[in-house]
Amino acid sequence: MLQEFKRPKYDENLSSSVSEELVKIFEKRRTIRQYSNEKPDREIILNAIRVASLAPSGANAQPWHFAVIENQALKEEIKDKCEKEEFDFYHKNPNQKWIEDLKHLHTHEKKEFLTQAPYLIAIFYSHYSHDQSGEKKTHYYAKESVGLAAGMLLSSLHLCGLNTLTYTPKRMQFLNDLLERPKNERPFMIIACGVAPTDCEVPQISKKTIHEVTNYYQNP
Ligand code: IYR
Repeated sequence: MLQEFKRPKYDENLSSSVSEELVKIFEKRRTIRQYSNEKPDREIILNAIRVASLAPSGANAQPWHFAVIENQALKEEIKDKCEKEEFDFYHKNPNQKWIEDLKHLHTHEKKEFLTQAPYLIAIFYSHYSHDQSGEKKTHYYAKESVGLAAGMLLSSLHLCGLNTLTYTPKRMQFLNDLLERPKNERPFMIIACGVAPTDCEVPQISKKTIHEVTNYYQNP
């Protein structure tokens, strides 16, 4: 069934100033690996997830699930398991080039942020589900879809003044058991979220310019 789209008013001047403002706001976004004990209201987190879950998805299957972890004991368990994974990654990795490529980020196997951050958001995605009648439903483009939702989640949290870290240990299937998620769901990413300490340090990095990332094809 189709329904009328209530088109929002398009105002060129407003759009231009919003777009410029957004560039300035997002130029300030950084991946944060240290967290203060300031704990943002959980409603902010839940509203950011509401925004994320409005992302487009293949056949509108919405193949995502967000597990919000505030429980300290669960965070400790996640940290323990992740640090074991990371020990192997950093110290037994046959791909030394990868370790070399990460040097400028000053990352290591210790993952203090997993217990420091007031919230961990584990994002899961699924390639299929079952509807009420038990019929199997395929989720097309599940990974692309959850990637879009994760981007919208990061953007929402940033716009709310919160800091985040996208974390993807190589193996994180243990999250299914720990968070009691069904086997059709796969862990996609852990997002640590909170407020950086006042003396927080970040690696010196640069982003590619608009010219480096864009090709523009104008009418003659
Ligand atoms: N998962 C490891 C290694 C790591 C990998 C990439 I690609 C990064 O951009 C950063 C880190 C870790 O989190 O330390």
